[in-house]
Amino acid sequence: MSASRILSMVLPALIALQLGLVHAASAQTQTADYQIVFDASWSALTHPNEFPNGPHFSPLVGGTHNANVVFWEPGTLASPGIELMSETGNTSTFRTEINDEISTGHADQNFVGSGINSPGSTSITINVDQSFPELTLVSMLAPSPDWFVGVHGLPLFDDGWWVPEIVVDLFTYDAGTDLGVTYESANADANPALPISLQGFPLEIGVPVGTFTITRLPEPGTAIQLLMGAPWLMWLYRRRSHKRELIKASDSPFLRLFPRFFECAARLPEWAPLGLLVRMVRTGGAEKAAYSAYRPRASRPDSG
Ligand SMILES: [Ca+2]
Repeated sequence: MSASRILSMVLPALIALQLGLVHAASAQTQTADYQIVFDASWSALTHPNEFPNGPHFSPLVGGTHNANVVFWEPGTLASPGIELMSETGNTSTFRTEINDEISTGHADQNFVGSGINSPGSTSITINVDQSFPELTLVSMLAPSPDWFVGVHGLPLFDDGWWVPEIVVDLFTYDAGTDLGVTYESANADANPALPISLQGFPLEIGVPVGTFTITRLPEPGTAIQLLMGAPWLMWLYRRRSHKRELIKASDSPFLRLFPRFFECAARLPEWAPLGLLVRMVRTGGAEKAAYSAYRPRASRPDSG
């Protein structure tokens, strides 16, 4: 049996194995690394009303946790940690609140990033565990009385899968703990406090002040798999330009034995080494599927 013949039989199996490995890695790793990029767009152009001097955001602060804890939510009263963060940018009390939930088994870790001038950008990388798949992350918009942006309970592991990427538009919330109505109002403690709500004027409801782009980073194993895949990708590339010819299904005992195995290649005929043609044929009154495979002419040394 020629080398190319063997290759044409083995290659689809390698591809299927490769896809299977990537699939398994995506679905089953207990933890995943995520990069969170905070792009602040808030400026006099996006929000011209009374735009202040020295626009910036306080250090990102947050944690990963399960569904048993909610650190903040519109319509509820701000915790002391959210109050301090939203009024001063100080992250210490909020971190203590997250640490308390780590102690009770509701949260996994807390993290602090950088503050930035706006417009501007910063990022942090976090490690997320399947058992604590939700992300809560906040930052104070400054100067402001008690206005902040962020996410709460955002699932990064959902329905058995790690989320590959999410882009979240960030709108400004009022923590409800200070009654100031302009960016640079003097402190005016709200007593009693009001529920957390979207902040209107001088901001505009519906106009984001930035985005979080949350992207899963590749596992180290993915690079090894891609490296393993490089030889057959080169093989495919070399043969893309050759004409394809029809070979009979009976040319490949492997194909006869495992016809369904090759259906993955059939769905990706542009780059698969074996294109698969499935057609219904009638033999002796019974209808059944007939499988035929295409492969590059150049891979058959015995072709004239
Ligand atoms: Ca307020």
